[in-house]
Amino acid sequence: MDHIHIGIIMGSQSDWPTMKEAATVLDELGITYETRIVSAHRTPDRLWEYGRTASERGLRAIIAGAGGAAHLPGMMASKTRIPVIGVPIQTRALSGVDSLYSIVQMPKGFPVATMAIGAAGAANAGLMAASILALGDPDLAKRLDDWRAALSASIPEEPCDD
Ligand code: RP5
Repeated sequence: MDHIHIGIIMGSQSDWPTMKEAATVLDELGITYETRIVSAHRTPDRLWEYGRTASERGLRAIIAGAGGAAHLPGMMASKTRIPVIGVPIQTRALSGVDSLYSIVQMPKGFPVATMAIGAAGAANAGLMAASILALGDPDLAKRLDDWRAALSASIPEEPCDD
């Protein structure tokens, strides 16, 4: 089996439809990853164990999505020096601003690279993880350049009526 480079973790099964966007991008770029439900509040021991072993297992980045009182990305960043990319999940009560504020305002010393709220943020988390990996992987760098060029080429020059 290929070495797993990226961990995609999330606080709940209900986060998966959003976090799937990150997985899709990694699939498109041929990057290996694992997916886990790891909740800061409901499964704190699982969080600690995941963070404790992340480096020795060879993970290069962790994409962490959570909603509401979204402590998962920050707590993971406190436990491992592996880059943590946070995805604020859109919530019903506060539209994800709660998630964003919970993730983005980290104290000095324990950064979380915080993405946009929701699906765009999850997709960008996948791309950010790819950018990190591409620094040491010329083949992946080429695939990422091609991916970006294809997106640019798909944008029409003029608007149309459908
Ligand atoms: C957070 O609470 C999760 O990340 C999720 O976004 C939110 C709601 O979880 P569920 O009640 O849907 O399991 O911990």
